[in-house]
Amino acid sequence: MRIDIVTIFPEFFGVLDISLLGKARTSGLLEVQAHDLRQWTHDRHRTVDDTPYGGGAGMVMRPEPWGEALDALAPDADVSENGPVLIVPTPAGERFTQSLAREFAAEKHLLFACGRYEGIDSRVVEHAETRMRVRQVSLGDYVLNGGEVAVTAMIEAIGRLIPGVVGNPESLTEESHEDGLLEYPSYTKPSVWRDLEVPPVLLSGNHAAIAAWRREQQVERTRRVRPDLLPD
Ligand code: 6GU
Repeated sequence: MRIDIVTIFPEFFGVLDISLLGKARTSGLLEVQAHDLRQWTHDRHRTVDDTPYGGGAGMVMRPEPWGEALDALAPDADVSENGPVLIVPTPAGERFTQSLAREFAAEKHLLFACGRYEGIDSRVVEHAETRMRVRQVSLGDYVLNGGEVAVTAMIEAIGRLIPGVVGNPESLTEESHEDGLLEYPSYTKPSVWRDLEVPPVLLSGNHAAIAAWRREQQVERTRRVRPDLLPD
């Protein structure tokens, strides 16, 4: 998969060089490039933002550099299923979920547009929608200063679903949210630590009993912490 990120902080994405995703990049499963939006400005001050029409607080990102960036990075743009998907992180977007991560993991080319300030001039998305698939996506109901942290989280969630990135594919399905429930508690050696015992069923060798106990723990935890995930 190829991932392009447009941002005014390309150095921010150095974190993607490390750990599992770093390995995926070295092995060629994942090709990630962060691009400085300012390379598509033409004035001496490399201006990317301006005051909002209609007034109000903050600054809005001007459309021209974004238009040039998207032209350059998605010359093959196509509203059908073949071209890249433009993902715009915004607290005003649809919610990013495990199922959306799975959908994006099946794509060949993702293009992330990181806004700062009060966002990007709305015509950028309006125009992009005429030539490619566009998704405005939010991590959750809170506000970040810009899209960079959100995009890092999304790339980690998407990247680990690309076949070959996570060594043991079973560790993908045994996670919170993969089956609509939170995950069960895990334990390792020693069996007693600071007077706390590992639940005896896990030492029983009875695989059916272990599976039933884990499922019960998942349902109980989900009911307690995230009842919104359970069917009514
Ligand atoms: Cl995707 N962007 C920003 N700026 N804030 C957020 C967000 C995204 N998701 C939650 N808060």
